[in-house]
Amino acid sequence: MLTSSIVLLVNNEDNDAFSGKNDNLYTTLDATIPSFPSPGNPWIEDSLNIRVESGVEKIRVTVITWSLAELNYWQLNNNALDKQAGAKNGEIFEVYDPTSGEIDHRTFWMAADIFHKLPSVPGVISILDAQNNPQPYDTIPFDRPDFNPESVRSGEIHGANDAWERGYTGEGMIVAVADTGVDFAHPDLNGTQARVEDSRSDWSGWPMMFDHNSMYSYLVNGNAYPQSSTWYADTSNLDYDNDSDGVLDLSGYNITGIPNSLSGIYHLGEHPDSTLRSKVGSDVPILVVDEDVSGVYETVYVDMDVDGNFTEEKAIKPGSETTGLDTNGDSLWDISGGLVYWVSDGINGVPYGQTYSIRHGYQNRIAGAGNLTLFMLDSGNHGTLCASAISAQGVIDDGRVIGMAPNATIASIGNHYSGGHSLDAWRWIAEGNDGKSDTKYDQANIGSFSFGYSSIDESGADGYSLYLDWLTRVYNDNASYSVAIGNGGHGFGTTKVPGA
Ligand SMILES: [Ca+2]
Ligand SMILES: [Ca+2]
Ligand SMILES: [Ca+2]
Ligand SMILES: [Ca+2]
Repeated sequence: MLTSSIVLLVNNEDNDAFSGKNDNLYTTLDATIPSFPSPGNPWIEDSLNIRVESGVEKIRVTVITWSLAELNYWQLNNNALDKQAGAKNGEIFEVYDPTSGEIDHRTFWMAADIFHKLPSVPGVISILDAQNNPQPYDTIPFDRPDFNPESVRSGEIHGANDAWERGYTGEGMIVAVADTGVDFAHPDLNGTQARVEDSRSDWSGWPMMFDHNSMYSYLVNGNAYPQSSTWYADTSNLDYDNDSDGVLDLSGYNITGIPNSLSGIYHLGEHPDSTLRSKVGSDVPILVVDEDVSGVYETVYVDMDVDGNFTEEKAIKPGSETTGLDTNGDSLWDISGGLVYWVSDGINGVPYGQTYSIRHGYQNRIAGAGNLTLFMLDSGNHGTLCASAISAQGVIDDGRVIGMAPNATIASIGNHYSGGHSLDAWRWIAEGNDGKSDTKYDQANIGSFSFGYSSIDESGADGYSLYLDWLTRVYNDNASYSVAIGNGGHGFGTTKVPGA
């Protein structure tokens, strides 16, 4: 993806840095010779027309286009750019030009009474209804409590055993599961998290995860937990142990025996998992430490037993990113502390944040070092079930649960049902954290979706199917997407467009 051009560093205090009035932040295109196809007559999702005719004031659209620059220009002139909250806590903003000549999409709120003008914006391919949510999954396998099914061996049914005999166990494959999230602290999944290993990535060493709900809340509103109920934790509260007595001077937490902060500045926050909080009955403190390099915050401790003492807690760091609490002494975690997949470094935005910002017309919000800690959790259990079907390790229950590709690793697209748009999940799978499909080292091989848009059925000629087709056959022909067709697959039916 083109991300060339101006980078503006906007100062912290400017609360109105993104006023939407400042045209010269963006390149406007030479109107006479478009540098991109302009198909005209875009595909428009029916429910949008119905919504507009019903008299609502605002609608939320996702536009697929050849030119984000033209769309951006139109949004500026029609007051249809989402506004961002100003920088705080030492954040900086980075601004990039919107792209042109490449297929991309953008989601935004706009006044319904100018909707009729949108289809004629140069480059527009499709206009989707961003308030049309994917069809829900079903997590209740049986509705008859007295019904006792015969056990089946899923590996045999699906032919996994045959594949294993030929030496295919998922080795080297990264499967991105778009769902409720994945609990990687589950003993059967701990260690199956995919990582970005290549040092060319700005997020090298950390797990490969994406959470567009938390990302949206942070980039647009500047909020993380506890200001918002997302899985980004605000860890910008500072503490010190200036008298070196092993007790933090302000909060009183015990840190005896854990490696010291090399800068002398400890970061504190609260764990964003509501399931964990309800299990232990209170807020759960987290501590972020720069114990290897001064000012580089890569170690996180969770006070799992909420005793105000971090001494006995497991260190979370790249390569070992999970934690949990063993309540019955069998060395297996019974309460999950989730997985950390990044701590802000003061230099880079959140993983995929730059691409997401350019796409949706935001400035990239860069958190100060140690101020933001990103967790991958599960808001229900369905995503963890799906991940288990792929790569469960057979640790608990006498090894009963072994995934069909036990040597594959999992990249979770988490809390998918709470916000964000499927198109962002599709793109992230095809291009990875850096937004580029030709750099394979930071992206998944397979996308797994157990949901879709059942209401869209135009024999593959709808905007969703065509975008998916382009993504998997043109943009990245090594990415394969697997969709549960009967469970609300895109374009419900017994057949599917070739790209899916
Ligand atoms: Ca002290
Ligand atoms: Ca503790
Ligand atoms: Ca246990
Ligand atoms: Ca990439």
